[in-house]
Amino acid sequence: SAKQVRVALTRKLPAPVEARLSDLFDAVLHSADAPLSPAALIERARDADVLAPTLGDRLDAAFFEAAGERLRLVANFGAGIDHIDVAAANARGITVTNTPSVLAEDAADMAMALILAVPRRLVEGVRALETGQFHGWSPTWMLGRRVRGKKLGIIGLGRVGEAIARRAKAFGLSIHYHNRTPINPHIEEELGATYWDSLDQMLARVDIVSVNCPHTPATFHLLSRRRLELLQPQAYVVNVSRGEIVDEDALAEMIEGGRLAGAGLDVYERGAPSEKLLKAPNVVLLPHMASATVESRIEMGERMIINIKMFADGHKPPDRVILGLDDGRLPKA
Ligand code: 8YV
Repeated sequence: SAKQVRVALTRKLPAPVEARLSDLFDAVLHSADAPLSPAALIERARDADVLAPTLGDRLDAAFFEAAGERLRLVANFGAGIDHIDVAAANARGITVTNTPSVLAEDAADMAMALILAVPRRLVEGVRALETGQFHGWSPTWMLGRRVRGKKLGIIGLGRVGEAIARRAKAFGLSIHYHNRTPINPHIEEELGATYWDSLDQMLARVDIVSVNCPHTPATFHLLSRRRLELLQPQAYVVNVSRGEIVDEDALAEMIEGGRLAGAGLDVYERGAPSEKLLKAPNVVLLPHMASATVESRIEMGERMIINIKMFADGHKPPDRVILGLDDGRLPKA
């Protein structure tokens, strides 16, 4: 029965999620809120049927080799699976699942917040007030750039990208996107979205770029220095996906040098923002919190539990990561 299925957690999850896991399975909870060392991670996985990792747990080929025979399912708590070598897992007959969709609307809200906050200098204004630099209104005080009427270029119009497009449309932005293949024509029409087969050509024409593709070997530094240089100097970059997709040093240098107008970022190439980026003007930097709502975290847990339950009952879990299919929306490298 499902109660005999051992599910090992690697991080502390919301209490209702842990309670439900303990009800249904032989759950091994984890009280610490810091990632496990690679050795401790292997230890955890060795006597479990299911491992429920998160971002920060590096499950590479060496991990799967060391994890032993018992492990059958890796049920990731989160949508992005760039920390998991899915091919190495599958080669050992281990299924990998994730938690898509449930966090897309919250992530899109945060991307939209950045799309508004950076051109309108929202954080800069708050800071000016707090540090005593506001000495009364003036006609030329804190002028930003209008958002309405600008062109938004979405790299990777998947679940999050589409949710951003819907919001951006309501704010009067026109929607442009680059995917490997165009999306459903009905949705394209509804969004009034323009498809760009060539990422380079799209970049040269948009005012704000939103990065929304997964991080894979093919998308590492997709926004390379060369591509960032295709953007107009008044353009902004927003990223709530993965930091590795953007050449962060090039981005920081170009903003510093006035070659780009600014950036709103939630994710970083090396986990946390570089000194260069922290010092750059016109940037709003968030600590990876785009999906951080009580509701999303609980729904991510529920979705993870559905996958584990289906698997434990001998069915195919709904959110299996299928290589070559789940990267189907990836832009060309
Ligand atoms: C989480 C995320 O912070 O789902 C993702 O890919 O980046 C975020 O929702 C994290 O993944 C939780 O593991």
